[in-house]
Formats: sequence, C-alpha cells, structure tokens
Amino acid sequence: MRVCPLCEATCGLTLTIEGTRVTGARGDRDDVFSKGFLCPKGASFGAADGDPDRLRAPLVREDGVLREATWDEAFDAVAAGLRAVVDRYGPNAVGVVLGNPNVHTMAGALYPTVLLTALGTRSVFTASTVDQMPKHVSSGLLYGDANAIPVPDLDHTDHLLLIGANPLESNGSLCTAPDFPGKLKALRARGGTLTVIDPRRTRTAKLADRHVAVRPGTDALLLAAMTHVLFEEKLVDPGELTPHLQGIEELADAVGDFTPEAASEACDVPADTIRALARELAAAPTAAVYGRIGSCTVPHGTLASWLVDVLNILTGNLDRPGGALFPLAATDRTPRPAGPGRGFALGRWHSRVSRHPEAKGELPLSALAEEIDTATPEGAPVRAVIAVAANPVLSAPDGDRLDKALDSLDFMVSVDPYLNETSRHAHVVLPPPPPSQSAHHDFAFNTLAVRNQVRYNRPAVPLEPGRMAETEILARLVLAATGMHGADPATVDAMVVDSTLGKAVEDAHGPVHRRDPRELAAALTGGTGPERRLDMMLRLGPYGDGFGARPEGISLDRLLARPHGIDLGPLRPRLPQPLKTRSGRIELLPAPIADDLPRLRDALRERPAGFVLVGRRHLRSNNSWMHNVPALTGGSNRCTLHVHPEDAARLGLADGTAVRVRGAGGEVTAPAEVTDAVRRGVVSLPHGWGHDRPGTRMSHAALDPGVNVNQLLDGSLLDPLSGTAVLNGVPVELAPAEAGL
Ligand SMILES: Nc1nc2c(c(=O)[nH]1)N[C@H]1C(S)=C(S)[C@@H](COP(=O)(O)OP(=O)(O)OC[C@H]3O[C@@H](n4cnc5c(=O)[nH]c(N)nc54)[C@H](O)[C@@H]3O)O[C@H]1N2
Ligand SMILES: Nc1nc2c(c(=O)[nH]1)N[C@H]1C(S)=C(S)[C@@H](COP(=O)(O)OP(=O)(O)OC[C@H]3O[C@@H](n4cnc5c(=O)[nH]c(N)nc54)[C@H](O)[C@@H]3O)O[C@H]1N2
Ligand code: SF4
Ligand SMILES: [Mo]
Repeated sequence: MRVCPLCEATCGLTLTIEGTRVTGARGDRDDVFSKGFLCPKGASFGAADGDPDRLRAPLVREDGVLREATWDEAFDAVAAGLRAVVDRYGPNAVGVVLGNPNVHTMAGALYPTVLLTALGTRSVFTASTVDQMPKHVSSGLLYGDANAIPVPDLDHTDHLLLIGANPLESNGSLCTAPDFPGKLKALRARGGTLTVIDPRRTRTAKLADRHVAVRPGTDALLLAAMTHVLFEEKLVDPGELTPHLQGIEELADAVGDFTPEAASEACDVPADTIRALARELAAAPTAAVYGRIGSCTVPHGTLASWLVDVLNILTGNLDRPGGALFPLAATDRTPRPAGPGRGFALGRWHSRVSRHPEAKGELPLSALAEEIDTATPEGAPVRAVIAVAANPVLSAPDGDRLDKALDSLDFMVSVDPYLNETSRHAHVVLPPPPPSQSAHHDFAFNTLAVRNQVRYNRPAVPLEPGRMAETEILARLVLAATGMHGADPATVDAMVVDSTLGKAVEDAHGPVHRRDPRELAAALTGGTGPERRLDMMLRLGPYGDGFGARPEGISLDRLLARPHGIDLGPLRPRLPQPLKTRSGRIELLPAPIADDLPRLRDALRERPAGFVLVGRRHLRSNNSWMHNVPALTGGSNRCTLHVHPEDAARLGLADGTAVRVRGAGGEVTAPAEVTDAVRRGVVSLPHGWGHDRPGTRMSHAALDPGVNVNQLLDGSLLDPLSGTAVLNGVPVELAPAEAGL
C-alpha cells in the first residue's frame, strides 16, 4: 500500500512488487478516502517510479563536468560551496527555490522551514508564486491565516461554481478529492448543478449544466459584478456568519461600480448571464464557489481569489455543510479558543531589484533571474541557489534568462531525481530515492481535503544500497547550509522535537500543559526522526492521544495498525475558531484589497488588441517532469497550440501547421491543433515542455521535447498583491512559421 504522490488527489494504491521493482499499481479498494479510485497516471506509478533515467548517486561538478560521487563528497561540496557565499555576502545571497513536489513528500513538509529559519535568508522563491499565492493572500487578509483555505464540500453541495479549474484533467487542486470526476457526476445525479467558467470548453465544462467561456483574465470583474448583483437584488444572506463579519457595508460600496452591464463587455459575457449566475448561487439550498489556476495566475489573481470567498460568505455558504468549509487535519495544531489574532501582514520587506513586496515570506519566482543577474546598491545579488524539487527553467517566466543566471552562480545544489533543465546547472545534485522507497504522509493535502482522514505508509520497498532517504538528504542539507556539516542528521529532528514540545507544554489550551517535555520526547515512537516528528504532531493534534490525555486518540502506532488509513469524518463548521485577524472577525474588505480595486475598475475598459494565451493540463502529465515516462506521453498529451477554427481560417492555419507565437519574453514555434474547444481570440499551450536543452538526462522526454510556453513571458506581468506570475490571459502574436511575424 502506498498513497500516490503524482497529484493532489492522494489516492491509495495497491502495488505489485517483484523483488524490489514495482510492476503494477491498482486502486486500493480499502483506502478510507480513495476507495479504489485510480487514474491513468497512478496506474503508471511503477513506470514513473522505475524510470531508468532517475539518478542513482549524487553528482558533483569537477572541472565543469558532473560526475558521480559519494554522499560524503557531495555534502562536503555543499557545505564548502554555501559557506563561502554566506561568509562573503551574507545569508540573503543564498536563494532557496522550492518546487511543487515538496508538497507531495514528507521531506518537503518537514525540512524546508527548518532550513529557511536556520539560514535566515530572505531570498525565498517557491512554486506558490506561479500558482496559489493569491489564495494564501486573500485568506490571510480575510481570515488572518494564509493557510486557512476553505474547500468546497463536493460530496454534499447542491451547486458548484468552478472557475478556472479543470479537475477532469488535473484531478483537483486546493481541494483534495480522489475521484473528483466521479464526485461531479454524483453531484449531477443527486439533482445538483455544475457551472464552469473557463475560456476553454474543457472535459469538465462538458459535464456542466452551464459553461461560461469568459475572456481570460477577467474573472475578477465577473465575480465583482456577481457580488454587485447580490447586493442590488437583496440576495445577500450570510445567515449564521453574520456575527463574524466586519465591513459588509463598505464591501457593498466598493463593488458599486461593478454592474453586470459595466463588466459584460470586458468579460465578453452577457449581463443577463452574470445576473443569472448570481441568482442561481443565491437560490441554491447550498452552494460552493471554487477557483483554481485560471483564477490565480492572472492579473487580478488576489482579487478573484478574494471574491470567490466573498461570494461564499454573502450567500451564507462559508463554513456550512454543502458550502465551503475549513478542513481539520490530524497534524494541525489542537484548535485554540477563538479570539483576535495577530493578523496577516504583506510587504514586510521587498525584493532588491524590482521592489516586489514579500508575500508569506516569499518573493516572486518571476524575480529569481533578476535577483541573480542584477546588482543594486541595496546588497549582493543571489550568488548561490538551493533548489529542492524545482524546475523553474521551465515552470517560471523567461527560462532563457534564468538559464544564464543559474549558470553564473558561484554555487548551486539541486535535490532532484533527474538531471533536467534546471538541475543541469547545479554543482551538486542530490537525488532522492523513488517514491516506492520513501515513506509517505500528506501533511499538506490533508489540510485541503474534502473529508478529514489520515494515512501513513512506510516505504513499500527497502532503500536500494547507496540510496539516501530524502528526509535524510534534507536534514544533512540543513546541517551543511548552517555550519553544522557532519553532525548527526537526527539532531535536526531532535531540535524540532525539543522546540515544539517546549512550546506545547506552555500552551494552557493544549493537551500537554505543564508536562515534562523530556518525558514526552522519550515517549515518541517511530523508527526514524521523521516518524517521531509525525508521531509528535499526531499526538498533539486535534484527534491525537495528547500523550495520554485522550487515551482513545491517534498516535503513530495506532495509524500504523491501520494501513488503509483512519477516517475522521466529513468537514464540519469551525468558525470562529480558525479566524486569526486582529478583529477576530472575517474582514470582508481588507485595506490592501480596497487599494487594489481601482486597478480592477480600470480593467472595465480594457480589451485585448490581439490574441491571448492560456494554459492547459493533460491527465497523463505532471508539470515539467513526467514527459520521460513513455506510458504517459503521446496521444493527445502533446505540446500543440490550440486555435479556434475561425481564427485558424483567418490566419491560414491547419492542423499541424507550425505557428510562431511571440510574447514579451520571446517566441516559440509549435504545431497548431485546430479546435473549437478554445474560444475565439484565445490560444492554448500546455506548460512543462521544452526538453531540448543540452546537458540533461531525460532521454524519452528529449525525443518529443515540445516548447517552453513560459519563454513567451518576460516575468514583468504579476498580480501585484501576491507576486504571482500572470500565466493566463497573456497577450501574444501569431503567424504561420514560414510567413514570419
Ligand atoms: N505557463 C504555465 N506555467 C506554469 C503553470 C501553468 O499552469 N502554466 N503551472 C505552475 C504550477 S501550478 C506549478 S505548481 C509549477 C510547477 O513547477 P515546479 O515547482 O518547477 O515543479 P515541476 O515542474 O513539477 O518540477 C518538479 C521538479 O521536482 C523533481 N521531482 C520530482 N519528484 C521529486 C521528489 O520526490 N523529490 C524531489 N526532491 N524532487 C522531485 C522533478 O524532477 C522536477 O525537477 O509550474 C508552474 N508553471
Ligand atoms: N494531469 C495533471 N494533473 C495536475 C497537474 C498537471 O500538470 N497534470 N498539475 C498539478 C498542479 S501543480 C496544479 S496547481 C493543479 C491545477 O489544477 P487546475 O487549476 O484544475 O488545472 P488546469 O487544468 O490548469 O485548469 C485551469 C483552467 O483554467 C482555465 N483558464 C485559463 N485562464 C483562465 C481565466 O482567465 N479564467 C478562467 N475562468 N479560466 C481560465 C484553463 O483553460 C484551464 O482549463 O493541477 C495538478 N494536477
Ligand atoms: S488521481 Fe492523482 S493521486 Fe490519484 S492515482 Fe491519479 S495521479 Fe495518483
Ligand atoms: Mo501547482
């Protein structure tokens, strides 16, 4: 048994193992959460896990060339390389880049925060700023907690409004739900309604009762106009939320200008449709509004993310069954009593070059290249990079510039199973073992799941000789980066345990108040440091045994005895407990949002002059790193440019015509695929392609490299509040390749 790490759905798999090889994967029918569901990607778990191109030993650069090395040699090189930069330029000269798979591994959940604290660098860049940072910012501002993200109650809602999400391909995001497609079908089957807002008629849109093909990048206007209608038509009914709300009159004023008639042209959606969307939402017995990539990686991403929650709140659907609720994971802290908190601050510091405000302690990934290649009087540029599970050369804007910037570094270390477009620049590559050889627990996704549950599995296959667990790799990296090179990696876990338990015993509301932290530490079970930390978090958590205070509660031992997991029930109302705003209420119109509204008002008058580009995902893909698995490539999983038939006719394009696409950051040439699934004026290219750079070791991916869509971006287009890159609704020019642009 093992939980699939290949997307956010977290399905339980039953693996067939021959020797030490995974030869098959089925859905685990006894899994408490996924109940046997499996998608084609999960079915290829064995092929992805056993990919012969995965690195087996660390690589160290010598005379410019990467050669295999021992772990000791590799960590010696890391310690020396990082120390030289920190000593000479200070900690901010070390950039830490954290990529998407960190949310899928235990190592990624347990060590990066320790690394950042110990290193003390402000040069922190993650995939969040090409993804969901707008949601963190809107949650931070509304609820005082950037991680308090409400999740649509898919199993119980009567009306689901999906904005810029295509769960039939992505299997869901910021909404962990095995068999998302089945849940949408079940919603329809029980008489509920599904509305999809997406410039493309996606597989998800095809399932919907209503599909609104909005103009890319204009959802915030559409949602503001829906909010306007709720006020205008007296459909606002927050119900039990009312005592927890602050600023409702100010909100009504703020959306005063955003009439459906005013928004209609910019969104290219009839005013009547906008009114109908608002009325349907208000009329549904329960409803949930949910926005994802298409609502985040756009010019008004934070405003759109905020409005998603505003609509849930004004219709009384936040925090009620059938609406959008706050999950409570087994490793969350035991909830404290409600009351005012410290609130959420933005822009506590700024990036050095373009003065971007930090959000959640991070700077925009779009600014990584300039933070490396541009000197300013304020301080040294980034001279060393620690990249963990990140491939920003493909996933962030302007990979060509980033390529050059990474190449100019004094030192770079990548923790990555592949030698790819990004890790090829590293001086040291530290390869984690494949998933079958790793323990698994979903720290991140359980806080976003449509049902509370907890699962843990130990490695399905023992570590191959010469391999090192990724948790140990990251613990050693923490030591090497902070002047403790050579110490026992277990000291990292011991330090975290000591500090966590030290705080827990002082917490008057926690389960271990006034106990002896040494005694508690001694009571932890688990065969490894990460297991002891999991045991500690489970026992201190809301369902935990409280180290004896709640004898029926969960501990690692109890969880190990339940290999298919423990169900903890449906999502339940939790307000006001999750609120951590200074007022102790939901702050409906926070100042940074109000200050950004004039920019949205200006957008009422904007119309794109030419084509705009949006992305798309394919079911058998995963961002930039799964094109090396033959079973998962080919067919419709190709890097083609979707063009509407009328646009194609106008430009003289047919299926397969090479099209030059030009954007602010550069140009790429991709074959056209003519399809009326995109709206007129919109073209779509998937991301994560462009595997034609030299010096990589991904042999299958290189056969059909595709092009890097992010080369069309120059990194200057951002959602200003969250620093998130605009990846959708990007202006581009098109021409048949032979005609030139
Ligand atoms: N144009 C456009 N660009 C996009 C997007 C888009 O929709 N359109 N989507 C954005 C989004 S949502 C995201 S999240 C980012 C993702 O971008 P990244 O965060 O760069 O993630 P990936 O492309 O998935 O690359 C992950 C890296 O981790 C490595 N890896 C895989 N498994 C493991 C593991 O277990 N441990 C370690 N240490 N490494 C591992 C892979 O080899 C790869 O190098 O891309 C963003 N870029
Ligand atoms: N198979 C597969 N699954 C994945 C991934 C993958 O690469 N492949 N990546 C994983 C990751 S990292 C993430 S973050 C999630 C993302 O999960 P989703 O957000 O569900 O992913 P997408 O399929 O990119 O869906 C985004 C949709 O937004 C639409 N869109 C683009 N611009 C706009 C706009 O301006 N307005 C509106 N309303 N819609 C717009 C696009 O047409 C697209 O259909 O998927 C995860 N799951
Ligand atoms: S839906 Fe996601 S978690 Fe489930 S099997 Fe497919 S890739 Fe794995
Ligand atoms: Mo993502």
